[in-house]
Amino acid sequence: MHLRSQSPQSPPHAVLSTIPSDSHTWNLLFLQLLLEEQGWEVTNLGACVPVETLVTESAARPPGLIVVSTVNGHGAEEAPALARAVRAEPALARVPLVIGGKLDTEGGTTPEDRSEFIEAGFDAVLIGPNAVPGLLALLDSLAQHGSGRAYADAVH
Ligand code: B12
Repeated sequence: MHLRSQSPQSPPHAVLSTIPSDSHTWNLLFLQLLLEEQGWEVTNLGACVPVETLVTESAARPPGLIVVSTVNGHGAEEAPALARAVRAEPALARVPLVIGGKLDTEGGTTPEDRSEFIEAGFDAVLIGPNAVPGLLALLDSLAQHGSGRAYADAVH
C-alpha cells in the first residue's frame, strides 16, 4: 500500500494531472490547494499532460494517490485510455486513481456514465455537486485504510 509505505515523517504524496487535450489550469490549482490543505504533498503536472508523462512521472516515485481533473469535455474520450495505461504500469497497478470535473459536454453524472471509467481502472469518478465532498471522504478513507480499492468497494 503506497500511502503507508511512505516514511511516517513525510506527508503523503499525490500526483495531479489532466488529460492530453485539456489546457484548463484553475481546476488543477484548486485541487492542488485542496490536497495541500489536507496535508498532502502534490506534484501538479499542469495542463495538456501526455499519458506517457503521467505514467513515467508517477512510476518514478509511486504516489499514494493520482488525481485526474478535466473540464474541457473530452474526458469521456481520453480518460479510459489514460487509466488503462496507468494500470498497465506494474508500479502503479494498485495506486488509488480518481477522476473528476466535467467529463463530457452533457453533464453526465449517472452510474452508467461512470461505469466505463471504473472498468478502465479508475477507483472513483467524482462529478457533480458532491465531487469535492467525495474527494475529501476518499482522503479520509485513505488515511484510515490506505486503499483506493477499499474506497471504491464502499461507494459502488
Ligand atoms: C476559464 C475558462 C477557460 C480558459 C482557461 C484558462 C486557464 N488557464 O485555465 C480558456 C479561455 C483558455 C478556456 C479554453 C477552453 N475552454 Co474553457 N472555460 C473556462 C471557464 C469559463 C472557467 C473554468 C475555470 O477556471 N473554473 C474555475 C475552476 C476552479 O473550477 P472548475 O474548472 O469548474 O473545477 C471545479 C469543479 O469542476 C471541480 N473539479 C474539477 N476537476 C475535478 C477533479 C476532481 C477529482 C474533483 C473532486 C473535483 C474537480 O472542482 C473545481 C472547484 O469546484 C469554464 C466555464 C465555467 N464557468 O466553468 C469554461 C469551460 C470549462 N471551457 C470549455 C471549453 C469548451 C473550452 C475550449 C474547448 C473552448 C474552445 N473551443 O477553444 C477551450 C479548451 C481548450 C483545451 N484544449 O482544453 C467548456 C467545457 C465544456 C464542457 N465540459 O461541457 C466550459 C465548461 C465552458 C462552456 N460552458 O462551454 N477556457
